[in-house]
Amino acid sequence: MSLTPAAAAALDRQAIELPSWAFGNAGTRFKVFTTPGTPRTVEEKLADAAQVQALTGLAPSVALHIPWDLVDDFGKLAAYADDLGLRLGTINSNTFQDDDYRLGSLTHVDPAVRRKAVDHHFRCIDVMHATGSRDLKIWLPDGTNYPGQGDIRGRQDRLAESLRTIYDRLGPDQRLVLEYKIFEPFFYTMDVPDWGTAYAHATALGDRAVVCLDTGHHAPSTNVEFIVAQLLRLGRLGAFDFNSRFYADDDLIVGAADPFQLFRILAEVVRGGGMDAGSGVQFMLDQCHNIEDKIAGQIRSVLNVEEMTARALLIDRDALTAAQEAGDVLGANAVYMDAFWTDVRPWLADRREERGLPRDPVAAYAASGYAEQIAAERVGGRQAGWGA
Ligand code: LRH
Ligand code: MN
Ligand code: MN
Repeated sequence: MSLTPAAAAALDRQAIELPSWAFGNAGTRFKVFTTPGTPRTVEEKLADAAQVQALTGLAPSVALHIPWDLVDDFGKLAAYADDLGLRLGTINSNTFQDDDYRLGSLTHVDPAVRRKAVDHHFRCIDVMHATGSRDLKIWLPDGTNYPGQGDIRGRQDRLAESLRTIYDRLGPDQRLVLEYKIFEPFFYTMDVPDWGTAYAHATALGDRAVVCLDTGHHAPSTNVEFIVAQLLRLGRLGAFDFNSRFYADDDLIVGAADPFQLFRILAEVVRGGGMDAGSGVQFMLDQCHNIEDKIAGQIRSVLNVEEMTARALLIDRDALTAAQEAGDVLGANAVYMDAFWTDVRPWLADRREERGLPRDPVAAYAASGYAEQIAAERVGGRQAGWGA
């Protein structure tokens, strides 16, 4: 295992943001299974996230979802996070649980509903000022179910206007990160269904508007790494919501369903400068742990991202370029696959040990007694959000 010094430095910088909602109970519309010890408060979610960071050193920040994580004093919450060795990160706005948004939020035909949705984003920006967060992530549940139900063009125009109002309210160091999703909760149109729509709105807004790529938000067989390469090339890849999927937006553990796809995505991140210092690409998880232990699930997830990043950094770029330029099809593919097939796990375990971290963080968590402790202390844990 030999990384170039630059590649090793890139791995040293890796930071993966955890979603607060991964620590709450989650499920499908059929059933939400609860786990003993599930957090009852935002503070308890942070305490659980701190376990992931303490055992891996890979997850120094936590994303919040508003209003799921609403508290009276966000400055105090930020100080609490700091005591735990964490930072509060991306603020995700939530317009998917209010009856007023049945026919849309930022795209609604009624100016009063649009105003309410814009005001919610203003509140999120206030939260960002209190927490020191850089990113406002907007994923909209807006769309239609039936052809003719809404005016596709009019909805885009209203969306552009609402986003402009929100963008203009951001501080000079804050960013608007627009997330797309092909379908769900609506099944005919979504108002931000694809990277092209997100990109068009982001470029219209200005330099501090970027795109979030959630790995579960595409049609089956979409070449996601191509989108990564293109957004990086255009300077608009702002963030990843990592998870994995077999069918649709499954929100399973990243790297579980298709490790090779994760490798291909990270190879394009490396190629496009997304791992360079100050690149502005925020790595985040967006997952649900419906049946498995949530803290161990988050530990497994950040380790999967680190492992595939290390493999992507191993690609011999000089050899690859030489083979590509020589038209050596099989040779180029072999250089690429050699990196993918290299087992970096023993090397990463050694590296953790050198830093005073456990060789096997999942096993260390199981042996720590933390799960038993929170199961005894916490009664009546809350759900991540939907299906209350
Ligand atoms: C939508 C989504 C979006 C939300 C999260 C809970 O499917 O990916 O990022 O904020 O799930
Ligand atoms: Mn997402
Ligand atoms: Mn999703």
